[in-house]
Amino acid sequence: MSNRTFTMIKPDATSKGYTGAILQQILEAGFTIKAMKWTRLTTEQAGLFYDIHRERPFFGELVDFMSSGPIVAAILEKENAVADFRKLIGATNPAQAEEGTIRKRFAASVGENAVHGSDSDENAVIEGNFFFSQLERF
Ligand code: FUP
Repeated sequence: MSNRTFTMIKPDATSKGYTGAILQQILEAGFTIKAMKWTRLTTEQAGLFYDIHRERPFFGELVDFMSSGPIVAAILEKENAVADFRKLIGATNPAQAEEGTIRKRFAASVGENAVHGSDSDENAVIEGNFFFSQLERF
């Protein structure tokens, strides 16, 4: 079990001014920040990040949305990070997310769902490496 996960605050949430509140909820839940950047993905980069969904019907919309504005990318640390962070953000569809979760509080729809959280230790490493060099982790 790894103690790190990877997250993005997505363009819907950054554009609505939710960045600070979401970071506060993440920190209050006990996660510490090991790497963080404010950036914007090109459509090509968003496509590479979500390559696993390339054949899904929502892929085009997902890529357009994820490249539509700035995001915050971060590597987070906590015991049981991947599972605990998925619990903190709630279900992919905010309508099904538990009360008090980040997606329940800040997300509007399954497509524009405010935050990303890695779904496995293996993907946490792959996704963190997508955004950060070793020199950018502390
Ligand atoms: P999650 O792991 O909770 O981020 O969800 P998935 O990996 O299943 O989906 C990745 C992203 O694809 C979601 F954040 C939003 C988008 N998506 C849709 O737009 N429609 C869907 O039906 C499912 C996912």
